Amino acid sequence: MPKRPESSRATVDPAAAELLSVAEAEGIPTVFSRASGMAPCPIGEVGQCCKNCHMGPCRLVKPGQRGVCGATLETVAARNLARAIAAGAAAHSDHGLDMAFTLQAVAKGEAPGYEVRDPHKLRNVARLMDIPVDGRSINDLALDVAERAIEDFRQMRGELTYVRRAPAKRQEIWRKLGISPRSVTREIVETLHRTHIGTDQDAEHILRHALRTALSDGWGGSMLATDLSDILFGTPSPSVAQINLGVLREDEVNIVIHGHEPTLSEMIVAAAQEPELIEYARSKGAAGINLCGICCTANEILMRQGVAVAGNFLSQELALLTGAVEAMVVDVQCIMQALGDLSARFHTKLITTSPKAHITGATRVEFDEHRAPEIARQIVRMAVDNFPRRNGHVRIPQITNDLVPGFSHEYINYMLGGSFRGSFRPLNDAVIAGRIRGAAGVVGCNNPRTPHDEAHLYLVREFIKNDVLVVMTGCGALANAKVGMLLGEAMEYAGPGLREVCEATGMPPVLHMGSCVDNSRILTVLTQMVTEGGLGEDISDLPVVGFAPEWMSEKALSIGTYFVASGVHTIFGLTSPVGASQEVTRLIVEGWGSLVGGGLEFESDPEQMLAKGLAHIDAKRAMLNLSPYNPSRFGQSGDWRMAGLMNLPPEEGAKALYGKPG
Ligand code: BF8
Repeated sequence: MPKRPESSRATVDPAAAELLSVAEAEGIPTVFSRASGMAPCPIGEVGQCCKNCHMGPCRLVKPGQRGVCGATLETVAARNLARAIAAGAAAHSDHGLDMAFTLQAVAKGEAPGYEVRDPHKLRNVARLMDIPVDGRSINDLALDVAERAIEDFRQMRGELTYVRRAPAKRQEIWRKLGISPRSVTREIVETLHRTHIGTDQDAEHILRHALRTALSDGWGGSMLATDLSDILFGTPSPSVAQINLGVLREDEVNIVIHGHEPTLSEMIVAAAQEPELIEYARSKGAAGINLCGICCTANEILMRQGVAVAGNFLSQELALLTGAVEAMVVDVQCIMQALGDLSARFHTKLITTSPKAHITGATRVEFDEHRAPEIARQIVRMAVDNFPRRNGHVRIPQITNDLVPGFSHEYINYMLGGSFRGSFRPLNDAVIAGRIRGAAGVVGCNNPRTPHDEAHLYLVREFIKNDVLVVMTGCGALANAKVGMLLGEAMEYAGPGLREVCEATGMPPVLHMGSCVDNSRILTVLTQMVTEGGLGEDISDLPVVGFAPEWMSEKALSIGTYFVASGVHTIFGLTSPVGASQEVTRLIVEGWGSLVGGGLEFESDPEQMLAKGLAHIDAKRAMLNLSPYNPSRFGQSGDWRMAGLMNLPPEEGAKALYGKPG
């Protein structure tokens, strides 16, 4: 990677850098300054600390040292990782469960303002759940789907309904290993039980259950969250939107929606467009109402409504520093507690809406899906009332970029084959021919321990240069959007083969697939690639690899682990939360590699991450007996290039096909 000057170490985003200088000049603490003022705890960082009972906490820092109960470092590190995965799975799945309750209320006619916006997807999901579809009303069907989903969150025995969506071979692997998930509730309860003092003490055994817990998230909580949100709010398809702090408007009422669940934010999107409220804003001296998002709520309303994005995780405080935000409306997850104090320095109203998440000092307007339009209007009105209270200099960095989000797996299917011939065939053929070397999922957070956005940008640029198609979600997708990499024009950075495919199909080389729960869309894409044929029988056969280069959250660990358990080798950046234990490191890399076909690696050097990812893709190509990747083979379209399939150099291939050179 190119070396950066010292002054830009915190971020590579110029809008963020501009406001960070303001924070520094005015002595306002931010996540960046707090991170540089506090080194990570060297014991907890690498999994050496056990605080699961009150005989400790125990610090296992000497070779062979044991905890007060006799626990070894292996047990402690494995337990800590399993608990983090369970917490991440809980966060995604509780979100998914709320979507099921909303759909249930809609179906019963108890949630005014909401409706089933994608009846086609409702029917598809019902069929996946073996629910009879023919001749039934939308609400009748929606009620059955919602109740089946609720049952899936809590069932104690059996298997999650969506296990059957995985390739048959993968299902067999899970059943053989005893890790086919029952329900997210059952697996998380068991994780917490197993990791209680004096229960499961075998690191390999604890970690095997961690795989099962993560699977209950990926193929359960998250997948249901995605499907039910699509049913309620529409399945995403591409649109053009804007991103970065320049989307805030000096002359309008700015409302920033931050968090994760789309239920309230969708209603605020609708309320902010009501003529009566726009007129009310004008009566207060504003030119209008401007809505934008941060983090995964942003991704939700961006994917479906094309609402602008102010930034990703590390930009949340910076948005307030503009002095232009009338209200920041938050629900759950990734909301920094620092926003409370920070908002008090400005006129900004920090509004908490989830009954699960109170923030000291914030204004609470509790969300209730039975009164959603009324609550959304109340919030917009509060923001408008706050506009005349702007009390200082507004400093909005004039930096934005365009992006095209909205690549649901349904849309990818359509994009590759149209309404009547929708299929993954063109994608599989391109991988088989070697035009596309493989695919990388680059997802996850920002973390102030590594320069904001830098590793996301580096990996994505390098992968497409090497003819690797990239799919993205979460804050990583937003990082790339900020520099224009989520546009068709990004194909100028693509290698010759990938570029040919993008030109032929109209598909950009980097696809934004949504929020963090939407990583489940990637599982569906991988399954469809297997089902389409020609690339093996299981997800673990595909030339694909996963990355979370700037991860920080427990949700990221759950996502990484369910990709691994689904057969995708996955590489995280920064340091390993089990790095102190060689044995646990071996268990999650080689151990899980041979058990489920993918390992979970931690690699702090982005150049090494890239090299390992490409090597993994090439090894999978070789195992499938595909021609080795050759960047000079493509670059001009034409049938004679099919000669590549015969493993002949282009000139000889053209001769073989046409009896003359190409
Ligand atoms: O769920 S990528 S910082 S915002 S945890 Fe959080 Fe990480 Fe962003 Fe979305 Ni996902």
